[in-house]
Amino acid sequence: MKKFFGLILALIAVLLMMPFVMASSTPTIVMSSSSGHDVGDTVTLTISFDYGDKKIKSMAMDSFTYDKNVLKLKSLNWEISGLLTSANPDGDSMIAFASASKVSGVVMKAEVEVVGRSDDLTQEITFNAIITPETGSNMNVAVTSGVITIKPEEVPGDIDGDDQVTDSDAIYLMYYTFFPDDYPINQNCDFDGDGEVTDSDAIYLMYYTFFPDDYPLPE
Ligand SMILES: [Ca+2]
Ligand SMILES: [Ca+2]
Repeated sequence: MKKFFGLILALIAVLLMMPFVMASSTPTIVMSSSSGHDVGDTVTLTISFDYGDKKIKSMAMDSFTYDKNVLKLKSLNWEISGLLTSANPDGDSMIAFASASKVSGVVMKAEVEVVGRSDDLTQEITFNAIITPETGSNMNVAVTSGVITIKPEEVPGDIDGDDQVTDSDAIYLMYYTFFPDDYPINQNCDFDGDGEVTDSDAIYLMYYTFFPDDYPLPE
C-alpha cells in the first residue's frame, strides 16, 4: 500500500512538472520593441533565442515582413559566431555551428529606419525562424514580433495635440508660461522669434488664429 501511494505521488509530481519540462523544450525567439521614435530615426532591435539547455546545430530566419512605407530594415547582424553565417535583411539569414551548441540570449541585432507613419503609429515586424536541433529534424520556432511605435507628427501651433490650431492652444500656452510643469509643450513655442517663450507668444498664436497670413508660424 505504501508503495502504491509512493507511486501515485511520483506520478502527480511528474504531471506537475510537465508544463515546465514542455516549456523549456520549445524553442522561442523574441524580437524587442521600441517606442517614441520620429521619422528618420534608426532603431536597433534585438532578436533573442531560448531553448533551455538544448543544443542546436543551426538556425535560419526569413520573411521579415512589415509595411515598407513605415519602416526599412537596413541590416541584420549575427551577435553570435558560427562556422557559416550569412545575414540578409531582404532575404534569408542563417548560422551553422561546427558542432551542436547551446545558444541563448541575443543572437541577432536588426537596424530599422523609421521612414513614415502608419495610421495607428505602430508597426509590427514579423518573420519566420527554423532551427536544426542536435537530434531530429528541423523545427519551426515560435516568434514574438517586434513593434516600433512612432511619435505623432507635430502640427506647428497645435500645443494641446488635438490636430487643430485654435484659441485653446493660445490659452494653453498662456497657462504654460505660469505653470510649465502642469502644461508641458510639445514643440518650440517661440512663435514671435525673440528667443524666449513668453506670454507674447501666446498672444502671437491667438492672432494667428484670426490672421494666419499676417502671423505665420515656423514650419
Ligand atoms: Ca490644438
Ligand atoms: Ca517668444
